[in-house]
Amino acid sequence: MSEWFNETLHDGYGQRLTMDKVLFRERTEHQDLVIFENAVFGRVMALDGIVQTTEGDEFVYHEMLTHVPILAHGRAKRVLIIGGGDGGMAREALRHTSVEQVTMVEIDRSVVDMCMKHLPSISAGAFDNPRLDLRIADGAKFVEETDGKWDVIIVDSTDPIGPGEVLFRESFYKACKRCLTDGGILVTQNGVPFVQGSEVTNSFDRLGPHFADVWFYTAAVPTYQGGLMAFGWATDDGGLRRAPVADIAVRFENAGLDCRYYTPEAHVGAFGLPAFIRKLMRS
Ligand code: AG3
Repeated sequence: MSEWFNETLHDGYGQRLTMDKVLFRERTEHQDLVIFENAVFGRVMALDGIVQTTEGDEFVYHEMLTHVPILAHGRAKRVLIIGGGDGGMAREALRHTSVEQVTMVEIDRSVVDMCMKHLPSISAGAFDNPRLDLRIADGAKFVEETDGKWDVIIVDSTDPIGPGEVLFRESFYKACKRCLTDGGILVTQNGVPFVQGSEVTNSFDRLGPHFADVWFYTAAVPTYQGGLMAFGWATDDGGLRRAPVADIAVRFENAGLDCRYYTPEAHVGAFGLPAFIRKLMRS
């Protein structure tokens, strides 16, 4: 019998996955890292007892956090990823040949190294791409201190527990705003609202003072248990999330992407929020 991986994210509710083969398990400088093989999802990477990515369903999350902001923007040349150590976000952002440079700031070098070794299908060569500028550094500090500007900033964080907590603070959102070009877009991993509703409320309240348009969009990622996941959306251009599907379709066509989840229709539809999520957005 294989040992079970029991996710520890919620009290009284959780998912479990068999660890059919443990490929790596160690406490890094920052967190507890495990990579294992599971019969349903393929290779799985977890940090501090929480599933971060799996070969089986990573495409939903990585495609939706890259192609939605990049295609809504329409002329993004510089993309900044905060976190994203497994390389899946960089992989999808780099598929846009119009994107000249992707800067990725990951705090934990071991996550990058071990994912390159045991989960190479996630980064799929992104770490060797000359358009990737990888920095091993604290993302919150990086946005505070950099003089750089980006068209799209993607926050591929863990949950607001442990090292990821700073990436949900108002000071971080304010610093991101300063690093965006005019018309730039910030998107964030914002939890699963059915079980992490306060993350929607908190991010809505903390982004609000700094951006003219704050919203969320959603997708269901099976191993982020609890239904729809929310992605935060913040920009000063309120038209960007209302772009007609026909316009997005032209950009998608021009980008020549072959996706497994993303379609222009899924993009536009993702902004249509169910009532319980709307109610979590206060102002
Ligand atoms: N980071 C997002 C993990 C969120 C898990 N949280 C949850 N199930 N509520 C994933 C990193 C992938 N590049």
